Amino acid sequence: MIAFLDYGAGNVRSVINGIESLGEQVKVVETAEDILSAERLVFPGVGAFGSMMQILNEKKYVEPLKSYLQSGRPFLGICLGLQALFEGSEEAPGVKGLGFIPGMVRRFDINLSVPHIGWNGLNFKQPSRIFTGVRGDEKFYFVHSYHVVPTDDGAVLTTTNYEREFVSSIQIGNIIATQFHPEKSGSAGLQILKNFLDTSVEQARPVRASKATRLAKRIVACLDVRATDQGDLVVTKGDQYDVREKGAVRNLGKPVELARRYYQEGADEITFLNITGFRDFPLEDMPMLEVLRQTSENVFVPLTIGGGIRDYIDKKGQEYRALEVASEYFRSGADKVSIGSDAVLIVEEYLQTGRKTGRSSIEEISRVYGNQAVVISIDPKRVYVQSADAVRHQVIETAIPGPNGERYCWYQCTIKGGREGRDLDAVTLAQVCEQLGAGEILLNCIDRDGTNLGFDLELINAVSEGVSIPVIASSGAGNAEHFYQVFTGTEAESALAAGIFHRREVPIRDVKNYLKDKVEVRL
Ligand code: 1PR
Repeated sequence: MIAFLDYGAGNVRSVINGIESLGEQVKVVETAEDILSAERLVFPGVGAFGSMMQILNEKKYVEPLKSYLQSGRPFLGICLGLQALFEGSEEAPGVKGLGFIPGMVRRFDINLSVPHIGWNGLNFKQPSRIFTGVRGDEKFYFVHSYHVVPTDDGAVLTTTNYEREFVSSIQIGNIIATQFHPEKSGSAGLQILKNFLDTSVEQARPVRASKATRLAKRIVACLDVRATDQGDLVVTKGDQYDVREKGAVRNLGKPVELARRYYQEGADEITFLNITGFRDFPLEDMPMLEVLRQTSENVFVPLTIGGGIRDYIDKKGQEYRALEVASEYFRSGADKVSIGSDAVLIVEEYLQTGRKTGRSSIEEISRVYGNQAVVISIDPKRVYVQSADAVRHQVIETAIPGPNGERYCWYQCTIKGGREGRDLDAVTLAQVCEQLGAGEILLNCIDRDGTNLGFDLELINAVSEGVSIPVIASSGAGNAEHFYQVFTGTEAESALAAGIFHRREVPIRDVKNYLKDKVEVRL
C-alpha cells in the first residue's frame, strides 16, 4: 500500500493511475497519522507553492511530513512535491517550505518561453535505483516556471538544460523527488515509478551521448469530440470547421480508443476538444468527463481538454463558475484545460475597460491550478485588407495575396466553433491572455483546418513573436514535411494535427522518424 498525499489542487489522478497500472494500491492520506504511519509516501504537488503550503499547514501535515522525511523511509515528490522540500520559493515570498533541503526555489530568468513545458532529457549526476532500465537519451515531461536551487550539490541526482542547467531531480537516501512528471512521461516514466516502488532494484547511471539536454518539439494528436445526431459521442473532423458530410456528423472513431492508439504510437500529448461545449454545458454533458477518466487510466502523456469552460446558469437558475468546470475536468484526468470562446469575450471586456477583474476564467483557473494549466484555443480566420493601417488590428504583410491581390491581412478571432467572427485579432487576443495568466496558446486556423495544405506559418509567426508563452501550431498538416516547416520556420514549440492521424494517412511514428535527425523530438 502506498500512502498518497493529495491536497486537492489538481490532477493527481494520473499518478494514482500510474501506480495502480503497476499493480500497487494507493491509500490517500486523510489524517496526519496516515503520514506518520506510512511505509512509502508519494507526494505529487500541483498548483502554486503558496497555496500548497497553506493547505499543508491548515491540515497540520507539515510536522508529520518533516518527521516522515527525517525517518528516511521511501518518499517520492513530484514537481511541487520536490519544491516543497526546500526552504521557500520566489513564487510565494515569506512562505516557508518544509526546509528538508537547504536552498530555494527560483523562477526561470531566461530568454526562452516560461513555463518550461515539454519533454526534455536528464544529465545523470549520481547512480540511482530509479534509473534501472532507463535509456540515457530518454526524455521526460516537464511543466514548471520555477526550479530548485540547492545550497550545495550533494543531493543533486540529475540536471536538465533549458538555456541554463537546472536541477531536475534530487535524492538523499530513500528520499527522491523529480521536477519532471514520471506519470506523464510514457513508458520511461512508468519505469521510474516502478523502480521507486521496488526498493530492491539495483542502482544504475545511464549514459547520455550529447552534452546538453534539449527540449523536444512536441507532436500533439487532437480529437474533436461531439455527439452524433443519434447521440453517440464520437471523434469527428471538420473541413474548415464544417464537421458534417452529406448532412451527418463525420464519425472517425471512439475517443478513448483513438487516444490510446495515439499514446501507443508516440504522441507527446493528447488534446480533446469538446466542440459543442459552447452550447452543451459540460457539467450537464457528463460523457466527456467519462472519456477523460477512462483515457487517463492508461494514457500516460499530458491530456488537455477544451470546450465549454465558462460561467453558466442552468435552467433551474443554478450558477456555475468556469473554475468549477475546469476543476471537474482536472479531477477526471486532465492536466490542462483550454479556453476558446470565453477567452475572446474576456479580452473584449478587458480592452474596453482596461481593467483585470480577477474573476475571469483565465485568471481564476490559473490562480488555483497554475498558468501552465491554462491553454487558450484560438480559432482565427484571415481577413484581407488593402494596407497595413486599413484597420486598427494587428495586420501582417502576407506572401499569400488575397482574392483581389491584397498583400495585407489580419486574423479575426471567432467564437462558438468559428460560427461568429468578432472585432478582435488573434495576436492581441494572445497577448492579453498571457497578461491574464494563460500559460500556452493553441493556435488553430480556420482557413487551413482539414485542408492538408500545411500550417499557416505567417499566422504562427505573428502570434509567437507577440507572446513569450509556448505556442502549439494547429490546422492544415498534410504530411511529415509540414511539421519540419513549422518547427524550422516558426518558434512554435509543438504542432498539432488531427485528420492525417485519424485517417491513418501519416502515422505519428512516421512524422517523428522524418524529423529525428532534423529537429529535436522524443523517440
Ligand atoms: O469555445 O471554449 O467552448 O471551446 C470549443 C473548442 O472546440 C475550441 O477550442 C474550438 O477550437 C473547438 N471547435 C469548435 N468547433 C470546432 C469545429 O471543428 N467545428 N474544432 C472546433 C476545432 C480545430 C483543431 C483541429 C485542427 C487540426 N478544431 O482542433 O483539430 O485544425 O486539424 P487538421 O490537422 O485536420 O487540419 P469553447
